[in-house]
Amino acid sequence: MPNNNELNGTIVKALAGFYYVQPEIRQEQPIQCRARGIFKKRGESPLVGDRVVYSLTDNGEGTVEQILPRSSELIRPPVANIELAVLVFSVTEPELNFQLLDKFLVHIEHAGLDTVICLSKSDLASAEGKEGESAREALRRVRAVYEPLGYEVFETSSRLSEGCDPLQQRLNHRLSVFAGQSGVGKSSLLNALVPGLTLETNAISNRLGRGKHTTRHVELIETGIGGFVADTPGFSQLDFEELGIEDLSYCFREMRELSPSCKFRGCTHDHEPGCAVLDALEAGEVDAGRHAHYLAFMEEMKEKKRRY
Ligand SMILES: Nc1nc2c(ncn2[C@@H]2O[C@H](COP(=O)(O)OP(=O)(O)OP(=O)(O)O)[C@@H](O)[C@H]2O)c(=O)[nH]1
Ligand SMILES: [Mg+2]
Ligand SMILES: [Zn+2]
Repeated sequence: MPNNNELNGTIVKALAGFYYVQPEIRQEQPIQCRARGIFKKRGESPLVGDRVVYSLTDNGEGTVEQILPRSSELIRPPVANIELAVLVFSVTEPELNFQLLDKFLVHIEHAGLDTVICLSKSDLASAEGKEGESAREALRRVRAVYEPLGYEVFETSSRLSEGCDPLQQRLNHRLSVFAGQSGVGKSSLLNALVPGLTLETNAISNRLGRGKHTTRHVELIETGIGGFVADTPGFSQLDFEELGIEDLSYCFREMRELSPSCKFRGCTHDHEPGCAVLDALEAGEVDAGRHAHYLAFMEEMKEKKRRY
């Protein structure tokens, strides 16, 4: 017998053991839910972005009964059913960390998500002095290295409300996530995109040169025409838990493309003779920084394997 109490919705926020479910029938407020104990027993946990079946309890709260199949799943940041990952990196303050950018890209390629790079705080690139210089260099390098690989690059300034429109359009009709280090301006960008939105933001620490982890939970924000964006807490540590060493080179677009031309199958593009990637590196066609990060990630994965 169908249960009248079973309703459909989307988890829009996860906080302190509660899941806030937006009912499928619009105009209603999200309903505060607990998850059934069975999820924990099975080692599953509901994620923001999950489409769920829930039931109402007597006190006006609810219970998440079932998680519907996911089209995608990210562990860090923890979100489900995302279609587009927006990697937010500030051109400076904090300084653009290219190794972290490559690491993010590896994860996104592995998850098979559409992705764009958003260079935030572009206003700082016109500053005088060292900061401005490093910002301009970061912009130049991203355009020179990542655009040719097919990554779309946006430049935004929340402070000046510049570059927001093209990004906003990219966000329409899909579920996206803003991911990036603390302090790069993810929440500020959402505030600039959505009139009336007042997500909490915080100046970065001058002493440490990084953000203060202002956003502490994942939350979906409606940004425009059918667009939802997950604002997420910043992080700078990212490990390769679900990724095997043999998957790594596939997650670097240039290596994926070149490896069929390597002499040996299973070439690690490290030392092997007849390696098409090393040849391209020599010729300056593969970026040396990216290749160095690739080797560093491989080392990191091997190191981790040794420890377990
Ligand atoms: N100059 C400049 N500063 C900005 C811009 N956007 C954000 N900021 C500043 O950067 C700091 C951090 O911004 P947040 O939006 O809190 O950063 P966040 O990425 O959400 O940080 P977490 O929530 O900790 O992950 C704040 O002081 C903002 O005012 C910008 O476009 N230009
Ligand atoms: Mg934030
Ligand atoms: Zn090779």
